[in-house]
Amino acid sequence: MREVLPTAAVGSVAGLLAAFTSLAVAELVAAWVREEARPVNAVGGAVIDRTPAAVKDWAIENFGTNDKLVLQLGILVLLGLFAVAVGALATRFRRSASLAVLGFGLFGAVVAVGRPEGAGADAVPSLTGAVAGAAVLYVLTGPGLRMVPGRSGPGEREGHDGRAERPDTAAARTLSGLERRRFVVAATTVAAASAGAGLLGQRLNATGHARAAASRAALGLPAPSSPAGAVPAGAELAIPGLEPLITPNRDFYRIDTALTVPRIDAESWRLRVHGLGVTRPLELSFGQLLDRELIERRITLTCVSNPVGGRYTGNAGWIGVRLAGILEEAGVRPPSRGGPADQLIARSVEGMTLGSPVETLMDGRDALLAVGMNGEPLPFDHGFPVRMVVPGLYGYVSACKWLTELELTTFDRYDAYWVERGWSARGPVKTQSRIDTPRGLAELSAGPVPVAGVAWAQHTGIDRVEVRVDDGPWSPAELAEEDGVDVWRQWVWMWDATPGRHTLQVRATDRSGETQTADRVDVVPDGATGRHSVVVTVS
Ligand SMILES: Nc1nc2c(c(=O)[nH]1)N[C@H]1C(S)=C(S)[C@@H](COP(=O)(O)O)O[C@H]1N2
Ligand SMILES: [Mo]
Repeated sequence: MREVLPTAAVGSVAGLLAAFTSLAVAELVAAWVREEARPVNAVGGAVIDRTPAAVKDWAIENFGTNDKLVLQLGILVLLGLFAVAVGALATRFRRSASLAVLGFGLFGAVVAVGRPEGAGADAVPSLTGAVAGAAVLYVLTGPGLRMVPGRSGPGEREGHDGRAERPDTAAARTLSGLERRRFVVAATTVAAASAGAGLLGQRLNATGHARAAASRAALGLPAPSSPAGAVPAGAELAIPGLEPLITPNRDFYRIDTALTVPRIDAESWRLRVHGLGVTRPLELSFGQLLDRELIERRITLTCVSNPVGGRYTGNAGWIGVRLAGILEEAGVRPPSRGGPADQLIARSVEGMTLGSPVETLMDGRDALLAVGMNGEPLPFDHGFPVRMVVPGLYGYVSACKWLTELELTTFDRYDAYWVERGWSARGPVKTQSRIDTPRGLAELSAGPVPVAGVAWAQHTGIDRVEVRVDDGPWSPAELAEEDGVDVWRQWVWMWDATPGRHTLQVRATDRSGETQTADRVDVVPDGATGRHSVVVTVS
């Protein structure tokens, strides 16, 4: 092993250790505050909040549900680079570098407090982490370790900082064997202590998760008094490659801004209903919510960010309480019956806001405060313990997960989260169809080939699906039985495939008589239009 180490390298190691200590201490402290107050979470969340719709759309398209992981890794890499730079700086400007670490902490603290639902306490993890990190950097690059050039022996007091040192001699300076050993001992001690603090923090954070998981596991959902019933015969076509009529929970798409999935237990959950036109404000516990009549309905949920042919749409059986009933209990009247509020803001535990038209929620459709998904309590990813599901509205204007508050207001007065970011305030689902099989670029043999997929027009219903090959005529596909107007509908068309390269295209017509347009429109601001097509080769 080398007997000497250049100070710049030692400084960089000290910088990285300072960053590691900061994050580890913050992790530990966040166990007493809340997970969202962890610096990487807070900064990541703030980045998400400030990302323009187009960039978010791009991120979802390229990274899918891994977009948040990519973001967090990006933040860590950036932090690592800064840490190396600050550490190298510390070998010469020790105090300024330590102050820079404090500055980072202050930045993290301000960001954490400024997040939706942010409170003063959210500053504490970042600040304590930064103090610990700054101390580590200051000590590791201190005179005891002979980092400051021009001093003669260990333990000697530092007279002044090393600013007088010329850059060339500083770069050339290396640590002696004794200095190196001292640094290695100090660095190893810091690394071990920080790892311990970080692991303890993770354990403590995990205890909260375990409590929520136990709460979910212990939850026995009462049987709905109005069950969804069996899927009608013929509603599910047995065609390989066609997505199942009911999406299993583990395959259900997930779209949200939460860097850590909120894990609250049902026992401490509360729902508050208040606002404009509310004559009887409500505050319900989970048990009180379950005292209302429970119904079960199959409803297809679609994300506004779903591109033509995309897979951000899924169908599940939801168990829940009618939202309209809760609103009526609170004295809410829809605008058509003289109510003053035309918008309902649903707020989640982590501060998300989604705005839905009150008129739509109370027009008789099965708008639900859902507690169950496909026969089990809501999975954490999908909003445990309570979320909204509204047939016919895109998720971003209706399907609030981890719901905790319903506030009545008007569209004039309040813009919900996505609306502030360029999306439309109103988000009725656009009629769409998708080819599931054959897949794009499939290689097929000539002869009969089933072309099959799904079409959806929630709360309107699908009337007709047509397929065409290349620029040929539109041929009607065979529709599966309808499982209610709120559920997507499967279809199949038997194609007598001929050799060559062919484009298959689909279009649906809904029960209002509207046929899908060929005009391609991007997902921003209110959902994509255009027709899905796949190119296949037949030999
Ligand atoms: N709390 C919260 N609820 C949310 C969101 C969110 O970011 N946070 N995203 C919405 C969007 S855009 C969609 S499409 C649906 C997706 O629900 P899923 O993840 O269960 O499929 O949740 C909605 N509810
Ligand atoms: Mo969405």
